[in-house]
Amino acid sequence: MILMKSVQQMIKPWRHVFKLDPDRMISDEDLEAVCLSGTDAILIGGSTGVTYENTVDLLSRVRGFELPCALEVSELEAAVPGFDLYMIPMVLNTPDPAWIVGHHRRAIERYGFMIPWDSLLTEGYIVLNSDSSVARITGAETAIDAEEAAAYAQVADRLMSLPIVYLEYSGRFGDMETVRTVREMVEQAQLFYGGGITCEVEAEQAAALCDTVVVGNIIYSDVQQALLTVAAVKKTVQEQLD
Ligand code: 1GP
Repeated sequence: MILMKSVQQMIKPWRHVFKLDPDRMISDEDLEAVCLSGTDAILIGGSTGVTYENTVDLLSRVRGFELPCALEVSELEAAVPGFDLYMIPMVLNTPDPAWIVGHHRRAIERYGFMIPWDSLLTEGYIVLNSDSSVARITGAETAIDAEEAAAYAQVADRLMSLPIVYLEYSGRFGDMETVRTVREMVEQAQLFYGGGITCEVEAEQAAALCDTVVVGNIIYSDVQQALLTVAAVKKTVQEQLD
């Protein structure tokens, strides 16, 4: 009997992830460098302009390389088959239930029969940069303090048993004291950090506190800097093991 690895097991060793936006241009050369960088996975997702076509296009390009590729589903119409796993965000700090369960309910009503349940992982998203598209779109209440963020993390981790807590500072490097407070409260879930990492030092700081570090924007503005974050994260993880 062949035992399939669960998607939760698949993401356990992920320490560094590059997030690619289907709505942004990346050259073949840069994509190759990103995919061969030693990162643990490619996560495809974005807040705006994500379509079926640009998602298929990016997936097929990433498939030229041997690393896991996940889709973070934000657009129902862009839920392309063929990814290794699907990450489903639930934004916890929004007063709008559409972003917690509403879009999810509609997706299940429309596509429930074809949802690959075993390939799904739910992310308890805590959105903390008021200037980000994700905050604007979801109406997230970003003006929360570290204790409130940690309480949301516990909602995800302890009450909802979500496999992932995702601290999302998209576009801005986060407050590491808040990240630390959240870290101390998360016991079961894998803690993802994403937002504004532009150099090795920031990557190290995030890696010291979180299980998985997600690097996005800098790929498009300075790919060489982006590539350096891989070794920075791995080095930090190694130092913690020593
Ligand atoms: C965005 O968390 C990711 O969803 C990464 O953030 O793009 O700011 O690196 P940046």
